[in-house]
Amino acid sequence: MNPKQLAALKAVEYIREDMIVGLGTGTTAFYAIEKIGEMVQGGLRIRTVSSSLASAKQAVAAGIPQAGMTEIKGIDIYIDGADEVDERFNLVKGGGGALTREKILAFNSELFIVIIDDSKLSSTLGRFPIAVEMVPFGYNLAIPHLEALGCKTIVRQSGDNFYKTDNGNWIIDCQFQNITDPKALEEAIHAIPGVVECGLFSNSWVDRVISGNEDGTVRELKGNLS
Ligand code: A5P
Repeated sequence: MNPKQLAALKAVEYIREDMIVGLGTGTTAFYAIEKIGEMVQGGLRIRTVSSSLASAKQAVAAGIPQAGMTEIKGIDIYIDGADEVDERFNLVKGGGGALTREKILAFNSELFIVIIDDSKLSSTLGRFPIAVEMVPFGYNLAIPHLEALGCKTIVRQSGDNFYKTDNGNWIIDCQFQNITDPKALEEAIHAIPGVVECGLFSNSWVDRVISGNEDGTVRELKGNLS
């Protein structure tokens, strides 16, 4: 079993009957959704909300019941991957472009479990670019303001076009060097008009971090799984 799958299988053990479950996006969350599908086929009764159209599609194909976002009052458990995790458990997410919906699910979840492999761990964030979701109007004017914060920018492409998020927006990927104060950087990015969200996730939202390793072990790095 690969490290991402190990972490995903550990995390889904915390799903209980009748929960509202948030489904993540990406190659690690894929394994969680796959396993949740098997659990549902085995009789588990849950409803889910998805952080992306891609994950919703996987869930529907696996026969996992969906709840409309307006039907729910909150999320019991949200399981998702991350691109980078620092030693204080701040996260970078958004490599898959779903950061805004992911942030909505994370903020509104009772239990947010992050599933990674050990390659995602860094002492300080800065290895992985920060995805900034922008409304298309005037996105170009935001670029110098982002760069003034100390990054190099690139507008995310999909083939010959700009990559379009599920919300119909563009993404500017911002490569910083060493992010010593993620909260302050997040606030500075949010102060630029046209920014919808950015891929910095505060450690205060993160309840559990589960990380798989190539050697077949899986570790709980934050939280106390019982
Ligand atoms: C999706 O927008 C992302 O936040 C993913 O959760 C993150 O990029 C991790 O993806 P992988 O599990 O594919 O590495």
